[in-house]
Amino acid sequence: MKDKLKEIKELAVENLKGAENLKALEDLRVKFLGKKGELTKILKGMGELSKEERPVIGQLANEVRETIESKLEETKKFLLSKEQEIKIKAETIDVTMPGKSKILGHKHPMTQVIDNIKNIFIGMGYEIAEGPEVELAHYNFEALNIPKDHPARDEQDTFYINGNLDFLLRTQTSPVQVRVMEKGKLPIKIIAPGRVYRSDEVDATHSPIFHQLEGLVVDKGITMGDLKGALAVFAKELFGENTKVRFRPHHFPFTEPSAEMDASCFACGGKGCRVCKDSGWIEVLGCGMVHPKVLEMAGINPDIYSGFAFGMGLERVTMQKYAISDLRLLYENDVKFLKQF
Ligand code: 2NM
Repeated sequence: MKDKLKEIKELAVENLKGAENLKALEDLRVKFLGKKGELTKILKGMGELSKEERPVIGQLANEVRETIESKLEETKKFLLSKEQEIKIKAETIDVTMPGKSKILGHKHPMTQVIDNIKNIFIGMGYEIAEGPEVELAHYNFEALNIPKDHPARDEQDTFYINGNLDFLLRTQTSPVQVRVMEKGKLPIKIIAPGRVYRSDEVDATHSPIFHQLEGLVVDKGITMGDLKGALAVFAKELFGENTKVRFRPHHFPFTEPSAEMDASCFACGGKGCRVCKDSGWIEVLGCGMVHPKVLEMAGINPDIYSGFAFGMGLERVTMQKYAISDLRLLYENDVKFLKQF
């Protein structure tokens, strides 16, 4: 029996050396110390031993069990630390690896220009006015002194609603200004930025949907000098401190007199370049003194009050500012294109 115990001890120690993982270790524990294990089998046979032999064998059996248990524990610790090591290695972060940089978006060039222009006028004390895009023909045409036979009314240029000539998609933002005048709160100092619609074919300079920003100032004693002063300041803030402006006579039904304003080219300073097509000037906006009939129709007495107004196409200003040659690029939302601005 002594020999048998010794044999079990040696076999157990030998087997434990070869245990490669915790599962194998557990199998060995069951094999040697389990209920049906090798050692248990021996101890079950103790009853047949003599009184003298029993304590000796008992003590030896205990020693064997303790040895196997401590070897099991030792191996378990070793295997656990080995597993831990493998796990840590797999989880190691290489702090020298380059990071994944976040791509930061930015405002669309149109939005940049619109915000820029709005802020210039806000800085000059203007308030922002808004109005409906689906308008009454009255506000879009009649109230602006655009007569019934005016080419701008042509069905080919205007989107009418369901073929009804009384309702339309606004062709300019002026109806917003008429609505403000009609409210009768004076003085008025507003800008009306927004989307407008005209039935144009899409090409490099036309789109059926585009954006305008118009302005209106009405008070006692407003003159063409106020118009020129305000718009000269605007041009300097938009294109730079050295910008000059010039006014060319023009015609609009809703203003009298009317003019178009050019700014000296911000790219070449007036010498002539690609941006200004060698003229030294860029066309910026239309303007004029609000027609007395327009004031009167809106309920403002033109003998007491006068006003100036102006309007600009925001796509055009954006294209000039960023030297974009095709309007369609502003709507296609190609990120590679937009990234440049
Ligand atoms: C322009 C040019 C000139 C304009 C006129 C008015 C109103 F409502 F007061 F009559 N609003 N906007 C105006 C004047 C617009 O755009 C080229």
